[in-house]
Amino acid sequence: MSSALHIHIGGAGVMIGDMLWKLYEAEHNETTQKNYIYEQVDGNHHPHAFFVDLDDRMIHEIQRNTQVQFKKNSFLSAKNVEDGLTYARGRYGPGLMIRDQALQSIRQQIEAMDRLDEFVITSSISGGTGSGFFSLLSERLYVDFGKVRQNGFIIFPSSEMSNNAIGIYNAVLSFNAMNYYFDSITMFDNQSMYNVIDHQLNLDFVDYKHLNNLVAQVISSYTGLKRFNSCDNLKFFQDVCPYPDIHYLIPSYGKLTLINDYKRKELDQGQFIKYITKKEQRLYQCPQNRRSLSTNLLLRQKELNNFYGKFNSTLKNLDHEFGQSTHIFQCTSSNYQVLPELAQMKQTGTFFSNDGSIYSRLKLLAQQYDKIFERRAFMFWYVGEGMEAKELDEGIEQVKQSMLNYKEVVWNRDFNSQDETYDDEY
Ligand SMILES: Nc1nc2c(ncn2[C@@H]2O[C@H](COP(=O)(O)OP(=O)(O)OP(=O)(O)O)[C@@H](O)[C@H]2O)c(=O)[nH]1
Ligand SMILES: [Mg+2]
Repeated sequence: MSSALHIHIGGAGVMIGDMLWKLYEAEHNETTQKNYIYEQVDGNHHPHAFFVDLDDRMIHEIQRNTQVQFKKNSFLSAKNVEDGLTYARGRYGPGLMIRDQALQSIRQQIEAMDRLDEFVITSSISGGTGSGFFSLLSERLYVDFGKVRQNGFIIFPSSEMSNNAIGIYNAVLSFNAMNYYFDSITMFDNQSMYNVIDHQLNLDFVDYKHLNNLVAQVISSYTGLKRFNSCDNLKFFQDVCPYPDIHYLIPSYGKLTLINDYKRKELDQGQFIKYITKKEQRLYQCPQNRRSLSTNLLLRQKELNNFYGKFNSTLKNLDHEFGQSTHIFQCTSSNYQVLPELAQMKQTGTFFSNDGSIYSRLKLLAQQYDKIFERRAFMFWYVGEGMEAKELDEGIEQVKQSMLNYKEVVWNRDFNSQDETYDDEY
């Protein structure tokens, strides 16, 4: 039976993992394919999960959560490290010291599975651990378990982060790993997620747990295809990433509603599709308008909805709007919530768009990087940690390569389009 191993890296990756496993726990009774994410022993279920962080505060917090029966070898942190801070420390400093231990724990977990199909990885690449250790580990996973797909659900730096030089360097340095070792990267940024929550809910206070809940819901709907429907979710990312090296996806998720919202109402099909595909709903916003190359609509409700995908009009409308064929997937299960202030909707959906507009966002990142690099700002924090300066050159080359890949595909497709032009600066 096929399985997935979840790997949660760095402070944000670990806290997203915490939210996700609480959600999986709430969903457990309804899950039909439990072995996909759990090892069953004597009637107990233990997650196929691995949490790793260079500092141990977040890990300790999760270990206190007795709701979920994690295995002992599910946690690893380095000793006496306050913060990784840079990619270089995450990869060459304290990160390197725990690499083999991490691989050993992962291997032990894999040995307990009949078969492993994918790694589901969460991380925030502006952090030192989330970039450096993330890159180190994904490279080793690729070398040691080459056939196992790596699907990343990754927090990118928010576009407002122009002053955070370290975060920009860390993110840029992570592109090598993301381009080479991953089969898909679903992109989020905290500012866009914050805006989506603010737009949908009238909350006095939005914090990381609300953002992490959004990421957890997206991942749960995706793995739900297998857990609830035994659907071959290998197809899911293959369908939406039809070209090699073009595997960056922008998700939208909805609908979020507060439990005490007296106006709460479920949307009909047409309203729902309109809602979920609106630009403002994107959890990773780009300056440029949407340029979808390929899209997946993932619906989640208790009963199979025969409307979706069966009548050409649904698909035609989506195709018309998004340019290329849209694939519709249905996860048939209830919609659970971990956060008590959120209502359980009958229907939710995630819209994944493999989207040329990320060109414009990557360009911003490259410009921010160039500005910092020009002054050689903070270089000593990297090179002093055993990293060679050429790794930064390789990182920015990879960002520019991704921009080029998208530009080429979109340009070929929209050859006649006059509305926006790409400039050739990179
Ligand atoms: N969505 C979300 N973002 C977070 C969370 N915690 C931190 N972040 C963001 O992610 C970025 C990286 O922080 P961490 O994930 O804590 O960093 P790390 O990977 O542990 O790396 P170092 O601590 O630098 O070694 C920060 O700039 C925050 O903006 C979280 O729980 N959820
Ligand atoms: Mg940390």
